Amino acid sequence: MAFKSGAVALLGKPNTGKSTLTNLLVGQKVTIVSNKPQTTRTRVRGIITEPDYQLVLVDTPGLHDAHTELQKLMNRTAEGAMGDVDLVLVVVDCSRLPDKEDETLATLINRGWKYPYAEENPGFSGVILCLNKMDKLKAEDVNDHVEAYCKLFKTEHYMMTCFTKKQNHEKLVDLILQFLPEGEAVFPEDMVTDVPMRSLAAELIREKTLEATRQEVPHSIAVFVDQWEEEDDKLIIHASIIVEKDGQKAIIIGKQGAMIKQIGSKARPLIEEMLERHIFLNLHVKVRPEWRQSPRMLHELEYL
Ligand SMILES: Nc1nc2c(ncn2[C@@H]2O[C@H](COP(=O)(O)OP(=O)(O)OP(=O)(O)O)[C@@H](O)[C@H]2O)c(=O)[nH]1
Ligand SMILES: [Mg+2]
Repeated sequence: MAFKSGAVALLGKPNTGKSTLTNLLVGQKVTIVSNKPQTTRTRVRGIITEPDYQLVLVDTPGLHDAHTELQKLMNRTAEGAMGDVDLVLVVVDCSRLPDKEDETLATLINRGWKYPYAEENPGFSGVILCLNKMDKLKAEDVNDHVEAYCKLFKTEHYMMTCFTKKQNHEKLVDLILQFLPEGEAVFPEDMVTDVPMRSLAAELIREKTLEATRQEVPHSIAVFVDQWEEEDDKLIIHASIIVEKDGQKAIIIGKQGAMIKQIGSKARPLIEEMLERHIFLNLHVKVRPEWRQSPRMLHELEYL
């Protein structure tokens, strides 16, 4: 079989498992995951290179009703991912029937997606459906839910999966490969992502901060690496956790600094594993009111 090479945009509502899938297939953490919706904020490429194919997964922010400038930007980022890919993979939570947000997503794909190989594959829209979270799907709902999603996203090509239990992700890859074009690898074989280490370190700190916080706090958090310096054979990383209010700062610092210490001690081993070396991690908390509405801050945080 000829070598296949192509990119697939992962689109869906927030919290459906797009980033979990990306990490599972890449085999390491390149994009952060949490049980809070709207975790992913930027486009993240996860690159999988095997002897007979190179598959680039483009993880995107979950599409949602946008209110802040950050949210609008996130939706634009997700929509923009359709621009330069060979296939679209829609990831849904199949334990629920499609709702209004799914309809909005379907409209958006119909409007913004043009399958580049339509002539070679008549009758195929270029959209594959990933019905994830099948562990939560009741047996009596299977037929109705499969039918509803296939109808809405106008495709017959779907796979039911459960990423947390590692079920059917390989079959999903086989399905994607059926439609991936032949071609040369675009990225070096040892490259797993296009996200710079410094940004990934900031994201890992954000992931641990998301795990530690609730309600509106997770959405108000951003992380910025202030310093990344070698000193006597040691890598010293200073990072700021940005929040919007003094009260949020107090929550993140915690009683006598207990919370921020916990965040640091969970993030550090992940960053060390990624960099394959010991680091010294120093975390600070800064208040930047309304940063999610500020183009300057969004630019500084590399969301813009
Ligand atoms: N029950 C169940 N949970 C899952 C499954 N796949 C992922 N999850 C969980 O769903 C939550 C969201 O996963 P993410 O991968 O962050 O979802 P996402 O689609 O990237 O979300 P956004 O970045 O917010 O758009 C996490 O708590 C995952 O552990 C699954 O198959 N079953
Ligand atoms: Mg995500």
